[in-house]
Amino acid sequence: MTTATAAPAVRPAEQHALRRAFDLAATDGLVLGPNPRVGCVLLAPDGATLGEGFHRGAGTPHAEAVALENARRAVGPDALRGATAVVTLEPCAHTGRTGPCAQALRDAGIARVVYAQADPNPVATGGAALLRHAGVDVVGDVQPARGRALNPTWTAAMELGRPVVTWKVATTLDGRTAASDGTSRWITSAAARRDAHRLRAAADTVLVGSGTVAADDPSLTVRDADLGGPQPARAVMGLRDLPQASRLAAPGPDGAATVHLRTRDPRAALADLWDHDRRHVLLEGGATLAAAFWRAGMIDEVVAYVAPVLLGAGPAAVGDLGITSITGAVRLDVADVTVLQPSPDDLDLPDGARSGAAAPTVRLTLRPRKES
Ligand code: AOF
Ligand code: ZN
Repeated sequence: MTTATAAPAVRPAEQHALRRAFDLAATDGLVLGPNPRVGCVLLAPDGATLGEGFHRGAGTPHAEAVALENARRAVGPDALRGATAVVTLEPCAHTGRTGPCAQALRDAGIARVVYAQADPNPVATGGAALLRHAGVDVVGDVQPARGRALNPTWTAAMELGRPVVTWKVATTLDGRTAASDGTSRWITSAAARRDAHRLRAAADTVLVGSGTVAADDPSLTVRDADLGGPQPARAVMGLRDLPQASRLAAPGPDGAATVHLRTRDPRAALADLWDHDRRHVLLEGGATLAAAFWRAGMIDEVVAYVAPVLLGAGPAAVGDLGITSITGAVRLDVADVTVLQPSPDDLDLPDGARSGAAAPTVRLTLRPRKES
């Protein structure tokens, strides 16, 4: 990784090309899998664009390779000698699903490389060093914050060396997820549940404990057709077998089997998911699993839906955290508070219990406070 002190000046044409590279990287509708969004623009010494490219997802060519190919087709290979590559991410140095981009840029005769964000992936990093060693003029880390904002979850996962974990919880005002008889339907509104489906669609894995499978028989699928994209993997953690009749024992809408992580250790579960290219886990319950993740320090974000409902008894959102005194409390920073208004299907009232849920739900987005 390069830590550029007083980064050499980025030329105006390169600034412009970098903006274009970020736009290309953010192309809609990409199915990226475990990979980041990346854009690349190749410039002639006079600042003219020779070619551009962006990455479409795991298994497809990297942005730099696409840009080189497009430029070769448009202007011929000789025009690339002495050209500048402007990339949103440090070119990779590894042979993974495709060959190393740093080498490909060098072999093409690229004389200068400008990139926004150093590659936080320990497997792929080293491209800047390789290029410098080969005599290429490298200007790195020129917009690290923008690079991170383009791929926030991917960047965080690469830095952590494990999937990012978002804990989603829907509770009453008194922090309960069900009544004492186990019933839990319509605590929050349909609008809140739809919002939670958006969270599922944004994650690549939805994880629950085997206790939740036994109690709730969840399906863990994204049911809102408007959300599109691939279904997240459905994963269950725990030592118990999945009940044969449970929804998760059947193949998902995409035909995929549920992943059973036979461990109670969050670290081991996340390592297993990581090895299967999973980068963002949505933890959906229950209280025991949530407590295990909190105790392991492995929750990165919380999305809590709080309904204006009291139960006074019933299971809590999270199990025992081993905290006996207020000084030990887990403190969270509030990143966002949004009131989700009831939707028309909340107001369409098939029964009395449901009518009680036709109320606003407060959605809190929270991050654990980092130890200082
Ligand atoms: C991309 N697209 O345009 C660039 C990437 O599994 P691989 O071989 O596709 O390598 C993925 C890694 O390569 C990725 O995590 C990142 O570190 C690096 N650069 N990746 O997916 C690209 N330039
Ligand atoms: Zn690459």
